[in-house]
Amino acid sequence: MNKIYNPTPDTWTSILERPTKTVNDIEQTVKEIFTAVQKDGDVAVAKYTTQFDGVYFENSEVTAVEIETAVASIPNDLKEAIALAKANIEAFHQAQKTSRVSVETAPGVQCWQEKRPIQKVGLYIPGGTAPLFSTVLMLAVPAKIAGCNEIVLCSPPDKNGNINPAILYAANLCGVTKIIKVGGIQAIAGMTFGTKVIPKVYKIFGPGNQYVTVAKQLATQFGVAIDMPAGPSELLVVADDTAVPAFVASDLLSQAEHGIDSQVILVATSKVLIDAVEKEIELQLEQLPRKAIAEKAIANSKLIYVENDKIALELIDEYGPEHFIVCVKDEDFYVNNIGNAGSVFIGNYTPESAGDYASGTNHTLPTNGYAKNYSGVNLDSFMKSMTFQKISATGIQNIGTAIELMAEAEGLQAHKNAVTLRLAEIEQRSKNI
Ligand code: HSO
Ligand code: ZN
Repeated sequence: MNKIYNPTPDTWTSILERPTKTVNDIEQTVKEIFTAVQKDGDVAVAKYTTQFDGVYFENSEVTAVEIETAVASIPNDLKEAIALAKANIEAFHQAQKTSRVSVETAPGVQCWQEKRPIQKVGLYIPGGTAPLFSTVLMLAVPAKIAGCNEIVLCSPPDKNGNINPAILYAANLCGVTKIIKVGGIQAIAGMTFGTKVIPKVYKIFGPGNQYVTVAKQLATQFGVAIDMPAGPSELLVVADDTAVPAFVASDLLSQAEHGIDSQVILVATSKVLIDAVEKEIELQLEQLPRKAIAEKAIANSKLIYVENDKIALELIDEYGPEHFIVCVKDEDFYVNNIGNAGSVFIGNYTPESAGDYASGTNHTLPTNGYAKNYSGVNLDSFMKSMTFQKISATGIQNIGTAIELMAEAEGLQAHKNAVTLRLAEIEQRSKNI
């Protein structure tokens, strides 16, 4: 662990640097697979699934029997846990619904804004060493509340041709409309172009490895929206002497166990706490089944001492963490003033795991400093705003002259005419009465 004391602001950028990734060689592969899937559809998808996942499917859609088997295999206590998490995620996202905004901007000029669901969405759920079925809840629950009518889920098959049963269980529970056993670049390409098996969608959500991330970016060139550019998980904890070292260490390790490239940072205004957390990390790490992974992430982690809360806040804001835990005496100072963070966890009894699973907030959050300009996934991510207007005769009389003058000044005569004709007709009608 790197301990850093009182770093000067000119060193912050390099201290807080995320691990850089080279995407050049990946891009070529992604483009090739996109071209093949666009041209050959399911045949190309099947070819890449065989190549990368080692299984061949005639039809990669998950069947009702597979879902039934998965549902039967989930123990009851886990089903209950998932039900509790789902209820909280539903409650929090349901509350994000907004009502229509309607304003009569001038007499007779009624304007309003309403949200409508994105009709077709695609959810990508990675496989790998820890299949995160909780992400299914985080994406499918708000999609359902938003009213998306096609919710497609793609996840890579294991070497026996199966998707993790908990992923299937959660997908089925949350009302996913189609589940397909396809992963990686070919899944993103499939949802971008559409094949006989994989529906084309309007927006793709969900985390993934570097290949999936680059593929999602390429999808945007074909008119598909994406939730956000994803990167390795991050956690920054700010703590002082009021924090419990064992709790802080457990939080840092919880993110470190995600992957060797996870980023965990402790910023503290107490040197004693830094030393105590360091000891705790060493102790707790020994007991972790995923020690090998967590150890590597922890090796790159940073324990930073700064003199006061003001400096700490500036440094944190510069970093823009995905997850931000505040365990300090003056928590209000951070809570009220933090400008850049994906999701904030406050106090000794608010572990990040709570937000990862069951408190109700969404765990699909901006990494890599994108907390400066992106929101985490929320109900609005599955909707778009539409505006409406209805103008009466009085209304067009009220704003018509302004439109005519502006159209004239822009040299757009047809625009002007669209108003002039109407004003003339209204004038004529009033004479005839
Ligand atoms: N911390 C991860 C989400 C997750 N954790 C899922 C456990 N399961 C990214 O926010
Ligand atoms: Zn996590």
